[in-house]
Amino acid sequence: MTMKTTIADGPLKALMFAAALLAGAAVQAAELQVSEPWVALAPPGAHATAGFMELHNPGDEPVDLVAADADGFDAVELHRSVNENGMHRMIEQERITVPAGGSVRLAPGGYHVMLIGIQRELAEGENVTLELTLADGSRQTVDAPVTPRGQAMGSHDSGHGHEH
Ligand SMILES: [Cu+2]
Repeated sequence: MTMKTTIADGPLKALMFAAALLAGAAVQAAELQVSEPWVALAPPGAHATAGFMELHNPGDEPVDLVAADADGFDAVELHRSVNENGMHRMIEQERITVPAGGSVRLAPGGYHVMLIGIQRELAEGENVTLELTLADGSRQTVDAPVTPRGQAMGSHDSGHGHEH
C-alpha cells in the first residue's frame, strides 16, 4: 500500500470525504424518531386534548424534549399524568428525557403533549402538526392524526395490549 494518489482515486476519495462529513453533521444534531403519533379526538366543546407518540433516540447520548407547540391552541405543554392515592392529576414537565438508544412512549395515563384551549373543533382524521423542540434547540415537526381514544395504535386504554 503506497500513499500515492492516482488521478482515478482522487475524486472518489474526495467524494467519500464529503459523504463522511455529511454523515457526521447528521449525527451531531440531536434527533428523535417519532412513531405512532396521534391526537385524541375531543368531545364537542372540550377545552383541551392531548397528543401522544413514541419517541426513540437512535443516538448514543440522552436527548431531552423540552417543549412542544402547535397551531390552533392557546397553550401547549409537556405533561405527565400521575395517580397519587387514587387522585388523578397532571404535572407539567420541564423535559422528557429519552435515553440513548432507548424509547419513551407518550400515552394516556403517562407523558403527553397537553393541547390547551382548542380554538377550532378538530375532526377525526385531520392532522395536527406538532413541533417538538429538543434541548439543543433543534426542532422537528410531526403530523399527528386526530384519533378517537381507544382506537390509536399503542393506546393503553384500547383493551388490547400493544406492548412490544
Ligand atoms: Cu395534561
